[in-house]
Amino acid sequence: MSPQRIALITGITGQDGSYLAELLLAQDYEVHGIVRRVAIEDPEHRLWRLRHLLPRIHLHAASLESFPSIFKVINTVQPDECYHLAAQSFVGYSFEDEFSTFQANINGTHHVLAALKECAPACRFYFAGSSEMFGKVASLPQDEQAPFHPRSAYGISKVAGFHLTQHYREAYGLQAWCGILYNHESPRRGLEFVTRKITFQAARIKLGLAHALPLGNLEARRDWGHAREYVEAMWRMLQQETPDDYVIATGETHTVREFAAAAFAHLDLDSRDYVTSDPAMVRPADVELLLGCAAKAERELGWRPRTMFRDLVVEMVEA
Ligand code: G4F
Repeated sequence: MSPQRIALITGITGQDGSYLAELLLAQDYEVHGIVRRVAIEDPEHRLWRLRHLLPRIHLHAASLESFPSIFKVINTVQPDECYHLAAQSFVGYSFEDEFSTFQANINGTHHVLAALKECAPACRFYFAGSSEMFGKVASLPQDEQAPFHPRSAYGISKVAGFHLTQHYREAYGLQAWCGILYNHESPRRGLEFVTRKITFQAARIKLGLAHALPLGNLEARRDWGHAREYVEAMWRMLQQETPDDYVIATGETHTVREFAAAAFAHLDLDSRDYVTSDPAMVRPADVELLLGCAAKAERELGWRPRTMFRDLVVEMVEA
């Protein structure tokens, strides 16, 4: 019998981290997660996505900003696979504080990579890249060859993380993969993201608890898939022989306006009666159009999306 594999997830408390922990537990991994100390002290609010998993996972308090704390956890856990999902992941906030976004996303990634190189060099590493790296897109659809043109501090930080990951792969032989994931959503999405904001508020309006939904840019187009399926792609990457980079997307694009229309329509409401665009909520520079081509992932990982736009909207409204 082969020994139980050990996985370490940074960002385990988030949407993707919680789905990934479920997937790895189902495959009999020993699952460890890095969390901030405040999360351990406030499980009710900060660990709600993991509540059902807590007896089966191991949590370690550490800060991405502190190399010694990351080093200590990695040295103790000695993971076979490390999924680096932790980040300041809200693009909108990165306009308000570029510095802390760079600190968390660039230095944080560097700390994890450097610690792995020192104390677990055989560990397989996953970096959570983003379609925000393509930003002001130059080609349609975007695949792994599309050029980067980030439009936010968040996008820039992800490009830096991508290059750091490639550098550790090429210079130090680290087995490091980079997933370039398009927007992926679910009922576990945070309320600051547009899909959860829309579906949550539409349900509140239906129940008579709210009366309006002010949004920002309604014409932005996104390629939205289901987070549960996207974490499966992460795992499939790390089961490959050779490290590489993969776009993960549905190959469909819709505007924010269309997302809102579909959500309200599911509740027999007309979104035009409630949704407005508030110029104050429009980003200083937005990514206008994202549409991914995941053909390489289908060919090499056997991965393809199952949940498409309408089903995703309905699941989130129902939740
Ligand atoms: O839901 P969003 O905030 O997601 P965004 O910026 O596309 O980023 C998400 O997907 C990336 C992958 O492509 C991840 F890397 C990233 O971590 C995150 O998960 O905004 C989606 C679109 C934007 O164009 C935004 O300007 O919706 C537009 N929007 C319009 N009104 C709004 C709102 N976004 C938010 N959050 N809130 C609004 O009221």
